[in-house]
Amino acid sequence: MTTQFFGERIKRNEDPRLLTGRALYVDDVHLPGMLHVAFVRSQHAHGRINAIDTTAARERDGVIAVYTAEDLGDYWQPGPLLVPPPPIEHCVFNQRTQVPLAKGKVKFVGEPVAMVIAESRYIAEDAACEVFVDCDPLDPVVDLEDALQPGAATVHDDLDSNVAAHVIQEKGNYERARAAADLVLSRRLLYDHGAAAAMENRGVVADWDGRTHRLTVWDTTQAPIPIRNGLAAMLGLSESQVRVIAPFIGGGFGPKIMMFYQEEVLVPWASKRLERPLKWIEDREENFYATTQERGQTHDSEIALSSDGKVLGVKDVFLHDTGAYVPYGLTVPINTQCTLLGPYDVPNYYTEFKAVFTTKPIVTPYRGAGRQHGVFVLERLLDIAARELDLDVAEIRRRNFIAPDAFPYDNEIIYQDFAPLVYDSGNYEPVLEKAKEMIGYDEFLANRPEPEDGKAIGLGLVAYVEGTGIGPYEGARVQVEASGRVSVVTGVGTQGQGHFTSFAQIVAEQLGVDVRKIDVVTGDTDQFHWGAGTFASRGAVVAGNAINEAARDVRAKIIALASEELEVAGEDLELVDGTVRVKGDPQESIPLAELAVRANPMRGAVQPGTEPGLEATNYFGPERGATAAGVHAMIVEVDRETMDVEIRRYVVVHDCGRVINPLILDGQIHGGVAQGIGNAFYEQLMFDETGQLQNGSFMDYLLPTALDVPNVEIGHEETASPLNPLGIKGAGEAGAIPVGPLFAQAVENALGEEGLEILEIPVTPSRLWEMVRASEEDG
Ligand code: MCN
Repeated sequence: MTTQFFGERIKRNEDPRLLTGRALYVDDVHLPGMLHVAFVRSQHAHGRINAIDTTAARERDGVIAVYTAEDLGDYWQPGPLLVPPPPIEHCVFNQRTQVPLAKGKVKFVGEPVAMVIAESRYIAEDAACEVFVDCDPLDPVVDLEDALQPGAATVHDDLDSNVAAHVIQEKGNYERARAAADLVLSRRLLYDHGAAAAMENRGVVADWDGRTHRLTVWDTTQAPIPIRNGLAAMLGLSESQVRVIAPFIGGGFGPKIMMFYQEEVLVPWASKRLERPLKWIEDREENFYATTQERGQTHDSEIALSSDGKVLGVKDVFLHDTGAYVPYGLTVPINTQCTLLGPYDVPNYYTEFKAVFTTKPIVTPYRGAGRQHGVFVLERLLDIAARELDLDVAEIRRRNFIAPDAFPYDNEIIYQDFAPLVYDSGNYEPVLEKAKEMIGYDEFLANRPEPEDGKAIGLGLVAYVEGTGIGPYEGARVQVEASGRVSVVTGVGTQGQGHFTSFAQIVAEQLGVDVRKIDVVTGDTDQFHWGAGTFASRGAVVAGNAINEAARDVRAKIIALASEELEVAGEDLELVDGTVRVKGDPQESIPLAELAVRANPMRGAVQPGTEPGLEATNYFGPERGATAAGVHAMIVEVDRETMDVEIRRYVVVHDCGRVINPLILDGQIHGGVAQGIGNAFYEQLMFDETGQLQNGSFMDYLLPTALDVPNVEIGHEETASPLNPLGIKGAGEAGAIPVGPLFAQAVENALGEEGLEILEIPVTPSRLWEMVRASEEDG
């Protein structure tokens, strides 16, 4: 195999279409006779519905239908459980999934109560305001600890508490390690998260065609095939009667994997019932309430160390806010639990969590998916331990790294993919050293720069791992067409990750065809029938390897046919520039286009069993996930008056195995860091004591802008994964994971305040100001 495409910094194929506004998004779909949908949503976090009066709305000109839960009949069912709990010995799980329209009770502000269909969105919105929901407020369930008190109001009437899940996992014996330790530190740490705030909100267009008995749905989903399968089952259709298209999507970041959003269940149902195409596009305000979010955890954590800074054990007990329903199972808290140990050799670990139902919007994964919560806990404990033991923060990390010869490394707990948490490969010290070198770590410590205007300057450096590339499987079909172009189809959807180019590079490498002649299709269930979706940084590992397998099969077909045609042994042939040619004799060649025509004969006999075409379908399913790793370092300047923090430099050194496209990878990391900065410093969903979101608009919910996101300097190490033929690990979430603890460490380092410990994220300037004042008063 030549290496002309894999690993190259090739510009993204898809960008000309995206940048010139010629890409199709869901809202670009306009169909004749299309109607528009608006939803009536709960105003209360928790309330008993007495009656819903839709009379005025139904009578409004242009309104076609108004539906409540009662109108849905047997179609009214709780949604499916997307991910059942893994087989963990101590795991209690109370499955409660969202319903299409609230019946009897509302459980969070924004929960859909009624659906209005009208000639235009304007009419639908006006009519939605005329639906009167007679609802008696009930006690809200907001604070996690209060929610678990005896006598607290319960979110689900049929449960006697708000415990959604209780999970314990153990490695070794923490109590024994604690007894033998020289230093034991315990802290309470809070980690809050926010909204994914993708540029494009959600949307669904559904078109039931009564003549062909087929349903076509355009959906901003990250998982078109599971949506197709679920819709077919719910609507009593065969899977081949339903086509789900996930066209270009302006960011998913996790929440668009949710299955099923209420709107995704209702819009296709109503289209079938009315035999009219319907469109619903979420507005920004709805996005703050109706799209899933990630949210707070409260950790009570302890670390036990020897006097030389070696970690002997960690204990972590936490509460996780799951919102009103738990459709995504335990993925987020299990990720927290399983990512907390990071790249470190921790022999003893006790980890316990309770997931808690609250009367708030549903929590599902958002870029990092709970990993950052765990990384925050251990990285902060290491910082505090380093201070107590008078060790350098980089050194305490280095001393605890898993040694390169200790892989595969068994953490002896179960991961979100149901497999044991065994890291496949890693070599962490060179990553740390490169990050130190790039940021100028030693020079900074030896000669701390003098900031201007009374500002404080500080350095931070943290490490993390990212579990990526989980199963079950993905598939792909690769075909050389008679035009000489190559078509590639796979079941995953794309929300901006550059798949059209990186997947093309994998095929280009196998077939010797320029990436610009390779057309990749993702997210159309009529093109490919099997697969799971884009999440957990699995596209490159799972779909990428499936594509590689299919391309390899096509390569074998090409060689076999060309060897017959040219009367040359297969091993003497090579694939270069869209041709098959004899090694050392480039004149002896056949263009792939011509070979593709010959592979599809129109006359004459072929051998029995001959498959037409230069085409193959293949699949890949990894045994378990591949573990990527990295170190982030940054230099900040803190204004002591305003506590505003400016990032002077930001360095990422990352190891995700073999890299398909370093340009795309850098973009992925850059985007992740931007979201991590938002999480660390700007973004927090603020709920008041009644469960009302206080900052559900971009006027109040702060996103970092281009002014706040620095240039990110990126370095790579490559430790191949042994778990897939391409040696890849995923990378999509890496940028976002360790920013919180990095930020906390760097700010503490800058301020140098005795007793200042940043144990919560996000930290806004005003919160930082309060903390500094508190530490000064204590001091
Ligand atoms: N890549 C590579 N070499 C590697 C690993 C990855 O060149 N060793 C490339 C891949 O080929 C792909 C991209 O990097 O083009 C991301 O690959 P991967 O890490 O496999 O992630 P996925 O394709 O599974 O994408 C999902 C991941 C997740 S979980 C979130 S959340 C996220 C993210 O990707 N959401 C995103 N990145 C995003 N980027 C954009 N623009 N929009 C989102 O919604």
